[in-house]
Amino acid sequence: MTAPALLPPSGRRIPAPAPGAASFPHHRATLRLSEKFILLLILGAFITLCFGAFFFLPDGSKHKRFDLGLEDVLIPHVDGMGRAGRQSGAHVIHGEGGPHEHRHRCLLGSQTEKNRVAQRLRGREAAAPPLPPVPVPRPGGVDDGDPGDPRVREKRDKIREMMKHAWDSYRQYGWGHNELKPLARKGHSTNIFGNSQMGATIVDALDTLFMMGLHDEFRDGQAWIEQNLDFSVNAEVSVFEVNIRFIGGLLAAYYLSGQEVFKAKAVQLAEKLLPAFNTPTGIPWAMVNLKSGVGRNWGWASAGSSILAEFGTLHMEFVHLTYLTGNPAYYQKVMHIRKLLAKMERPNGLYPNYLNPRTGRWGQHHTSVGGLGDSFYEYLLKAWLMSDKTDTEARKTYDDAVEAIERHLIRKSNSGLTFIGEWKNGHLERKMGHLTCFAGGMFALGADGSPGDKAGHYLQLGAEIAHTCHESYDRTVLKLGPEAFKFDSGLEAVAVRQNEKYYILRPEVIETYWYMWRFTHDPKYRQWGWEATQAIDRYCRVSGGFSGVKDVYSSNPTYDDVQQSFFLAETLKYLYLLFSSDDLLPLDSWVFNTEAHPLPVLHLGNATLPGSESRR
Ligand code: DMJ
Repeated sequence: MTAPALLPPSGRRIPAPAPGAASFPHHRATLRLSEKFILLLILGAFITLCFGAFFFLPDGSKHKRFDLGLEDVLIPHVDGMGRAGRQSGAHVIHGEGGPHEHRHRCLLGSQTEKNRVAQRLRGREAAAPPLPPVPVPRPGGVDDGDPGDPRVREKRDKIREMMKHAWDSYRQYGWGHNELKPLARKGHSTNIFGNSQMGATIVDALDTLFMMGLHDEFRDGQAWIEQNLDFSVNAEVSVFEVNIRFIGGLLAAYYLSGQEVFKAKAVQLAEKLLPAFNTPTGIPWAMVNLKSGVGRNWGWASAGSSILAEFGTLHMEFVHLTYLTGNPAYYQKVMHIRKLLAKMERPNGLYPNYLNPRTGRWGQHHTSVGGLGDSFYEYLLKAWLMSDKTDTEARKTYDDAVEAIERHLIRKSNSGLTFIGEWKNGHLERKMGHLTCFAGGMFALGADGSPGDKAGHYLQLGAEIAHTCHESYDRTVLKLGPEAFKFDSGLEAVAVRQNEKYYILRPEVIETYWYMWRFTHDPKYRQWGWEATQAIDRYCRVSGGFSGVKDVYSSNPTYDDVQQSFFLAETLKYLYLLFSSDDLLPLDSWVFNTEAHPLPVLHLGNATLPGSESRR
């Protein structure tokens, strides 16, 4: 009869013995006496061998541990305070007790080793060593920038009231979420923040609140950050956006208020961004998972490329991180990007918007001073300004880029409006984005120090861009600018396509008004800024905050129902500065990052940043 197959818990079948094979008991019954003796001898020899082996052979587990170097590296001692230290391997392995207990300990050690490492890492995060003290520059500004003139003060007070409405609404309906839906009255987020809830509006708004003297609101935001802002989240975020909004926002809040928590949080977050630089070229991925450190690029970007305006807009914040922590890594990462770009050939001297981080080659040859390119140029100029004008390499790179931009992208329309087009597939597209309007301010800011004594030329260019962008506002029904506008087929400074007619509370035009005001004090910039303030208050304000509008050419626009965090960080801040006196955040002491977060000029004297070869 065939024996039934055995069925182990795994469910895999084990074959039964072959039919006719003798079973062991039957075989033993047939043994003779001499055979029994031989068997006994073999058994005796076997027992002796085992006994000897137990005492004289080396301990296998012990050897394995030494081979892996575990004593020194992977057995941390974590004390009651969560601080990590090292125990001597000898102490762990050769403690009291015999071989049995020793083996037991080794087993326990390997089972809990992962936990100990995890605990050590947690301990590091919770009780990070204090950062080196650095001098905090004084914010500057007397009388909080009071403009003196009561009519101007009244306008400034109105802008402060708008900030309070935006903040209070977010506080009430969206607290802790990244942004606010002011009509639905609930939190909002976009893919740039992954699926995180990191209070982007709180971090982005802090320095505006501080400047405006909204101190209770500032303290409220600070308390939320102290208690809730945690970057150990499984969220895939935009490296660029997190850098300019969070790291920039936290650093500015630190410099303005002197509160250590902001610096500590900025550094914690920056460490989470560093894995994004682990690419074959050192050009960072566009996105990184804050928990796993895995990075990747946007699916829509040409040929798997990283974006110029994203990997090129890290310099200011990363230099400050090295300055504040003494850790050269941040500085080295951004200088590596600069060096790599310097070696690359540029079509017509222009920088394409796409660069593949695996191959180090340009993607599609599309150049823009608006979306995808904009703040790369801005950060070249600001790197120079922030270095107390010692980073002449950055200034030269900026000057060369601007020269190519002027030659290939800047034109005058039929009616004489100066505009900045985009280079696409070998020809100039005569279209300008709202984002591009920031360049008016940039040209004015870069006027002093431009080569060949062209300061007047660049201030004039800034004024012309400001004028064009004002026209793009003035030619709409709402007196708010569209997302993009054309200079083609008889059309000048107006949007053509329906999906370019929206205004989402962007700051760039007002940003340029403010820079132009600071450099010229021409009253028209305050007048234009006031027009924009009134239009925003009339058409974007709802009872639950401020919303973007979908069509600036419609007298009855629909809302997009998003209160962008940059509205509080930038738009309202630039408006407030426009109606303040110049000694509030003077431009010879402060440089604004691309999200309008002010960072102080670093007067390093003869010192150099850690990780830098002296550029002097
Ligand atoms: C802001 O987040 C920054 O200014 C960025 O550089 C591009 N534009 C948005 C707001 O429009």
